Amino acid sequence: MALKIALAGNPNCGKSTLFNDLTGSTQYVGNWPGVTVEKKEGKLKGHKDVIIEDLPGIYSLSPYSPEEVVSRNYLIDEKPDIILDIVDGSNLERNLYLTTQLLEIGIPVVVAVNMMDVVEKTGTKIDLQALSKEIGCEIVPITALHGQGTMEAVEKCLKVAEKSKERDPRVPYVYDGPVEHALAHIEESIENKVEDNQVRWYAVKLFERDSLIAQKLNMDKQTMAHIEGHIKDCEKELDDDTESIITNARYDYIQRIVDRMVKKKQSKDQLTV
Ligand code: GDP
Ligand code: K
Repeated sequence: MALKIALAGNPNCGKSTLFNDLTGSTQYVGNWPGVTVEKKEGKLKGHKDVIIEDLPGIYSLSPYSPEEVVSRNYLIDEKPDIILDIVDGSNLERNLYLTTQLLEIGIPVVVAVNMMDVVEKTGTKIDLQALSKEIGCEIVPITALHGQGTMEAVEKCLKVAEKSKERDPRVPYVYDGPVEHALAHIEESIENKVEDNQVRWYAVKLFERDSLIAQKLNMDKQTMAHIEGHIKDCEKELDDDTESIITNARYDYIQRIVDRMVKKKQSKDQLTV
């Protein structure tokens, strides 16, 4: 059976450039069923049995745009063998927001940090080794525009996919105690409905009151009421709504990472203060 690599990333991260570089002329372009969102698929150059699925450019896996819904449904229903997450290295902070969500989905992830030519030109230093260790996945620096590192990124994907079919979706950062408490209860109430490695992702979505996901899981009223009770307790304790709680936890985590692992070259102005 063919191996499937899904390309995911923010708009303008260089995903199309990478996709073209990897697939050459073997592309198929159509639409995702039911929506006018472009679906692009291709075969890895020189590998008939490796399919590259180019997901739409997205900032999040929330239910608010057709691009996001198509992408998340593809990832949870079709379960590609691996996600190649392309992040714009010159805009790391913003791009890692999607990464934090992809890491929870239970599929192995390789991160390609793109635009390394820009990163180098501006004198920014990113500690990719530390970042890789922190988020628990392989990271490959690439410059898609010049085809640099792109084959290495794909080879890393093939290697990782060969080793494991799933990843531990518990990202090594801790949501606040009350959030983890609510998530544990939600996870318990859906563990018979979904695969083990997908429980976490679904639980976070239900915690965010994502109604498309509640529908998809065919949740009964009683269980939903039980979950809502835990959600309300958590919101009361943290004095915020659950969607903001999750969003803020992700941004706080990214901020901590970036503070530690990205060193921007100081401009002359800053040096002379
Ligand atoms: P997409 O929206 O993610 O598909 O992004 P595109 O592939 O269309 O790229 C967005 C812009 O970034 C284009 O102008 C590309 O030529 C440029 N680009 C892509 N990769 C790189 C790169 O590695 N370095 C530089 N400097 N530009 C890049
Ligand atoms: K574009």
